[in-house]
Amino acid sequence: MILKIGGSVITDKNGELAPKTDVISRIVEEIFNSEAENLILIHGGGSFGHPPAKQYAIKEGLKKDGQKIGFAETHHFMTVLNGLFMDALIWHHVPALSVTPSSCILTEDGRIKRFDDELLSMLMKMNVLPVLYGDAVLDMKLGFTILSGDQLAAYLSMRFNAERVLVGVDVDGLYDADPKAEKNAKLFVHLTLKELKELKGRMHEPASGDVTGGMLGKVKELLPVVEKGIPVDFFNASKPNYVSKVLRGEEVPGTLIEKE
Ligand code: IP8
Repeated sequence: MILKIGGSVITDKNGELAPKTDVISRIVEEIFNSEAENLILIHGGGSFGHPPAKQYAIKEGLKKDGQKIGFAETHHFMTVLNGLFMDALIWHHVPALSVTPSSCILTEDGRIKRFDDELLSMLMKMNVLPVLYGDAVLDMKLGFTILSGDQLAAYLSMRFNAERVLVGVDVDGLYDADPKAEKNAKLFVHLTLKELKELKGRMHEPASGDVTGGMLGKVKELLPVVEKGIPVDFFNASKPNYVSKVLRGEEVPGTLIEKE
């Protein structure tokens, strides 16, 4: 199973380098209590990764020398956020190992090209939780770029034929309008692949500082996963107990996406 926790859940996206340590700690406790096995944990960048990535246009690739410090900074800030997650995991006695994307993944034009999955297989066999995150990575065409946690989640779920992908965000799921802007936005409880494609056509790029496309970016990345027959569950990871419930296979309000 793949669990992706969005950056907006674990950081305050209106600030810079603003972690929500109480939320990180709660989520880790819920992971521990769920006793989930064969799990890969991925987290997003929030106010650690996106501001420097945007400021230095890291996703667009290396065009001038001045961006290099931004590449280094983006990756470094992500290791700091990841460190907070790792601190909480170890503190709660979860055997977990941080797998740094920029050290083991190469992309080509923004898409994962090389990755040695033996590492993650070995960790999971040992029952050690692999933890990855959206990162600034080296790219064979662009020099460097941003690899989103959502692309990682989609890629790894297909590579390991995951049972399902759990996407924890800071709203209840996918809506017919932005629930943060429109009070009457309607939550989709269930979507088929066909309906997801239609919804994608109606969604807009985020106006915010999210360099990886916000909800639309998630939907784009996860379409091939659903196409492959792997169910995707959007749920609200900001709400207490939802993470442990989804990990146990219990129902929580959210959006379940299935092929048919
Ligand atoms: O928050 C992007 O990952 P995401 C991470 O999962 C960076 O889209 C470094 C901006």
